[in-house]
Amino acid sequence: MEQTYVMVKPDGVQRGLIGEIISRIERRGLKIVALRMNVISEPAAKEHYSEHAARSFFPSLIEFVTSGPSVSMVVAGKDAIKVMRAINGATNPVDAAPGTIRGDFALDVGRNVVHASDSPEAAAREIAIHFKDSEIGKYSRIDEVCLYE
Ligand code: IDP
Ligand code: MG
Repeated sequence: MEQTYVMVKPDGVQRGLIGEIISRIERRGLKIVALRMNVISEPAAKEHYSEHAARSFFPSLIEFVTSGPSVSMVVAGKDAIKVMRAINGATNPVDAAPGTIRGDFALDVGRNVVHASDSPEAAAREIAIHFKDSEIGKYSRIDEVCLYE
């Protein structure tokens, strides 16, 4: 089972989309194994988005993602990284397909509601930024016998 880091960004929280987003993750069959709401610190945000440090949008991205509470999750399941990226949709919501979170709820790239890790390396790095090992739960969903062949 693969794990990925998912965030409902401050815009998603302020727009009342936490439940909608968690529902989409759960109904797909993915398992939430860690969950927290907090205001991400500036150092953690800069580390999280370090690959974009040289980009012109970096300061505004850090300011926004630390501007209010966000919801952080570790999500587990078969091909969880690829499946979560597909659930979220394209980075620029204008290009995001209807049925994706960004395609259904967003218009602006700087207010695209959700984050999900884009590779196994990024997932491991991002999970370690936001969660301790001891905060990640280990349990089976009762429907795993039906979800998986
Ligand atoms: P991702 O969130 O789909 O992985 P990335 O390219 O990793 O997309 O960019 C991280 C975040 O930075 C995006 O989700 C978006 O909020 C923001 N971002 C990316 N490109 C731009 C841009 O051109 N202008 C403003 N914000 C951007
Ligand atoms: Mg990214």
